[in-house]
Amino acid sequence: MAAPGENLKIDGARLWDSLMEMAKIGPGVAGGNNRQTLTDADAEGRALFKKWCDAAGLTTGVDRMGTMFARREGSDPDALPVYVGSHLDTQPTGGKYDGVLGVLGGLEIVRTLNDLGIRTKHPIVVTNWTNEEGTRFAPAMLASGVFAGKHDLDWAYARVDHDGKSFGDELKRIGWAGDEEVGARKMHAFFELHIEQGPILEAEGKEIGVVTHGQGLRWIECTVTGKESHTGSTPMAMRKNAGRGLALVTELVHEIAMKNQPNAVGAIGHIDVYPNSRNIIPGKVVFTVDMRTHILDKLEGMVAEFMERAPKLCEEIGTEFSCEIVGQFDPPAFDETCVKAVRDAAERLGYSHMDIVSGAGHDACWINDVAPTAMVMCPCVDGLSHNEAEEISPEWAAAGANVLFHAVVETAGVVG
Ligand code: HGY
Ligand code: MN
Ligand code: MN
Repeated sequence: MAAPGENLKIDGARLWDSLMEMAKIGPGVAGGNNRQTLTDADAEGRALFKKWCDAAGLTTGVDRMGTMFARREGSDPDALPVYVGSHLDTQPTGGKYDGVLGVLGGLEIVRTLNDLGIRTKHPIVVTNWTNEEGTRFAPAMLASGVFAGKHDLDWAYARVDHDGKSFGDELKRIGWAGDEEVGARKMHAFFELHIEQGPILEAEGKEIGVVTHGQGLRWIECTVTGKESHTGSTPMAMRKNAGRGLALVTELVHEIAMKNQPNAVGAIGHIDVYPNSRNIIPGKVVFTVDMRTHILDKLEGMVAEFMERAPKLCEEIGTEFSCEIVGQFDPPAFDETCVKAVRDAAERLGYSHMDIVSGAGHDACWINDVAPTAMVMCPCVDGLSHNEAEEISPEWAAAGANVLFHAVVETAGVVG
């Protein structure tokens, strides 16, 4: 397919301004963002994105998971669109670029095509996936998972947050429950631009990551049950301390990840202690284990070892252990044609680049199961993400968006 001229570039300053404008919505406390899914801040961010899409002449549709699809017509209305996007929701202590760069990078492609008066054969659809982060409503990539047929809509609607509010109720409350059937849209291809969220590209001095694969993930929600009792007057031998169970399991997760090096990770990020009183021995601890690697049988082996050893550790200290898998996807291998379009674009534009495996999960990991999919990555400072100090440079943002622009337009076909 015809590739856009080598000199065709997006407007980096306009992209950066849009990123900074969006970052004002749902500010964190340390310069980042707290724009969690289905909060009022999320609704505000959606409204701003919709305003920008309207101004760019796009037609926006919303599906029943609240995912936003902003369409730019192509010369062939029957041709399946090329989708490009990511997510606008953030972690509670999130950065300004995780997800947002991919959505606004997609919008920048459309703005540039409008400026240049370029028509593509296939329509282009800029996408904001609902609840990529999975921090308020587990699992991560919830809407793209329903879109790809991994979860059913009712199950997704019934997911509850820490305060017992359901996904479905919150989506309706913010007024973003659309009417489109989830997954009814068919795609010619899907591209996602994302910051790396790790240290490799910066350490290697590369401007672009050509993502060939992603890590698989297992989220195991565990409950350790002991017995609440007085921290002062209960003899040590009589204690059933669920907090110790958490400590032993935390070390077990670390040990399993370390014995499976290289290319394996494990940690516990979410922890609820009950009753969480300074002078009561924890009677119950609920926490989520996050295990990942891009090698499927290694991932399955890590989980199997965990499931075998964790209950025993807790029983030995007089507590009970139970768990359920609340999120999972196997390691994705992205579409070779789309990956080549990304690699060729980086080459054509003269950006230093390398193939890379995505450490983080992304909506692209699910969409890869229903459409040819690839990702573009740019570095982030010190590899830091899921931290308000997350930072990238305007040059990195522009480089990523330029590669995305060329890959998307080449795949959509230029007709003049
Ligand atoms: O968990 C992840 O990898 C993604 O940031 N939601
Ligand atoms: Mn993300
Ligand atoms: Mn994230």
